[in-house]
Amino acid sequence: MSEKHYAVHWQEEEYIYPPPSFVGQANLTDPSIFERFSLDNFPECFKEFADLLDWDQYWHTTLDTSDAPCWKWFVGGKLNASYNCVDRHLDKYKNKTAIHFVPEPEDEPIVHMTYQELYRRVNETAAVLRDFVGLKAGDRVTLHLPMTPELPITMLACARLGVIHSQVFAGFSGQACGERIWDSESRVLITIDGYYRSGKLLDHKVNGDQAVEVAKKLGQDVDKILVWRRYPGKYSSAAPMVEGRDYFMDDLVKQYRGKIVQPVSMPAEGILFLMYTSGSTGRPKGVQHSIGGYLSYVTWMSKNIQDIHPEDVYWCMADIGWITGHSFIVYGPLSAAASTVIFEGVPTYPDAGRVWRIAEELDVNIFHTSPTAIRQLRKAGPDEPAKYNYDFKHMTTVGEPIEPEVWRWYYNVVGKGRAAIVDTWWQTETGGFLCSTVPGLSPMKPGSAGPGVPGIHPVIFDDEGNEIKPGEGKAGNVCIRNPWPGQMQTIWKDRDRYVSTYYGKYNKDPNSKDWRDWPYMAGDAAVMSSDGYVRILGRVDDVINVAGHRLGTKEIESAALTVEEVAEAAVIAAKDEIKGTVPDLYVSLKPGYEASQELAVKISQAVSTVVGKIARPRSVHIVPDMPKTRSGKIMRRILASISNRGDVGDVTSLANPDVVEQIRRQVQS
Ligand code: 6R9
Repeated sequence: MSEKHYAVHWQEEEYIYPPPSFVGQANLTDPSIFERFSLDNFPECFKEFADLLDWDQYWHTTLDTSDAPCWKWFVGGKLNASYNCVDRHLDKYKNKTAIHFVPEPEDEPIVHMTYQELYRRVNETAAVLRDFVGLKAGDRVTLHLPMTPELPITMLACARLGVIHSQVFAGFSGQACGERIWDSESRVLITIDGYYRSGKLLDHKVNGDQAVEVAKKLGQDVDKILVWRRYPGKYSSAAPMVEGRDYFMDDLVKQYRGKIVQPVSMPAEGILFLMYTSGSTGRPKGVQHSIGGYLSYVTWMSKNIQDIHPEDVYWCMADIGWITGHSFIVYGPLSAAASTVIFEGVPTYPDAGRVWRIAEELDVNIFHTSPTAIRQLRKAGPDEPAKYNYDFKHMTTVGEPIEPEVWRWYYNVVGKGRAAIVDTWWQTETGGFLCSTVPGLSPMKPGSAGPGVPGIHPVIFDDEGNEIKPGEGKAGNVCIRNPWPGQMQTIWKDRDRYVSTYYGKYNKDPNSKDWRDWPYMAGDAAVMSSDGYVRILGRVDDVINVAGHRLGTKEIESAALTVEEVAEAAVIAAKDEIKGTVPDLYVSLKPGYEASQELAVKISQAVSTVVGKIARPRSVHIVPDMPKTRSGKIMRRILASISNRGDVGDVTSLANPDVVEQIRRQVQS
């Protein structure tokens, strides 16, 4: 991306108003909403969120701050997430499609699973987990599943029992999965034999076996691996099934066919799931989400920001292995009784028309994806959308900043100028949206996420904790003034890390029980315009956003250091036309070793093996030495300027200034 291209971000864009046809049917058009959700009405305003759910026992306290900053929402309430996403819709919608499953091979029929069918499958899966495996409320289970209906079915079966699921993105390596099994102390892994991606049936069970080995070495034994089969009855993996440990799920569920499992009534503050995400240190953190607060939050957002009505066909093209999929493929849309699409494969395979063909065939009217996917689709087939007869009323972008020109292609070509767009800024930790326009109420501004959603009050602080006023044009750390129900409860088994990561910088009184003393720091840099719209600039910590996915630089660097020859490793974010940014890896070698192409490949493969293919560096630069400060810190900023062909600035104060020019010549030649 050229500097000029980047500079577009800094221009104030014009408003674009949502089409009247959209506004006319929108769920939320009452402008008093912002007044109702002002800080004066905090926290009681969130009652409206909780009231979208069915409670077994109504709650008595909206927000309990006694263990600040671990906030407790809807205390005293009891409910079940699986009941809210499935059972409660049966009266009205049992014959309506809950899940459309689009397999990658186009000759394989699309599956249209009704709510009744989903109910049956969730129940029989829950029966296996409870009666065959012996799982009970509070136990953790690791899921390592790709995009097939078995993933939401398994999640909902866990939720039915109060079992905490920890789904690890299928594209992560066995090693990465093993570390997460260990951290969450799961005794059960649920996986699948294989799945399709770009024309290939990938062997996935091998990853599961590796994960279990890694977990064992770390000290966590897994008693059972439950294996769904992509084609029931037909095993497609090369990995052997280990007697007494590995079981085929499609065989087990047959034994429980028709079995009804009563949903376990769970406290609102029970744990629904863990989702591991990258942070500033090497170890990924287990972000812990509640049942009542989280589910009420994603339900309200699905209804009012995604504008989902039960008659809509809603397609979020994310992977359920990320938070976007948990919140906005599974829990939010199903709680709102939508028909949700699950798509196996990648957007541009077998051709650039695939996505729009599916939209036409399923009559999708709400579409949700990332800037990376939009850039890919625009590059591969800029004129494809016009060839298909679909009609989106609403579209979402999420995961990374979107360039205004990419936004305009999304709006004009994909949305055919007829859809409202929301650019939703949020995080794994936040459960649901933080900033976004309300689609039926507020104008859109390309490249800007928008103001806080109702109930969220963003503020930008400088490094000293002074507020940067809207319209000042200065960037700072974006924070949220108040807690909200969708917010994480803590980091699994690591409250200290939770407090220091999100509150360490701006909390002044660690003993305070007043929520006003605890602004939540998101870890992103942002600018707020005078209208309160927030434009996100990117991460301020050691996290790289690759194609909308968070990767920790420390995780990639530790992976590189597993290679015998490597002495030091530094990863930086290099700008990329399609993926936003990609990792570029710099390494120096131990004495006595020589740089070679083979060694570069070996280091790159080590990153794939330890973290996963998505973390594979764009290039591995084996350099004579790292640029370092006199105190020995690697200057990643200088390496980033070299990769991005920017100005390295003044390097004279470094311990080894000469190496900068050597590296620049090597990398830029
Ligand atoms: C939902 C999700 C979170 C990080 C976040 C920020 C970036 C997300 C964005 C965005 C600009 C948006 N991010 N949405 N940046 N505009 N609309 O992506 O969660 O995987 O935890 O990533 O992604 O940097 O801090 P997660």
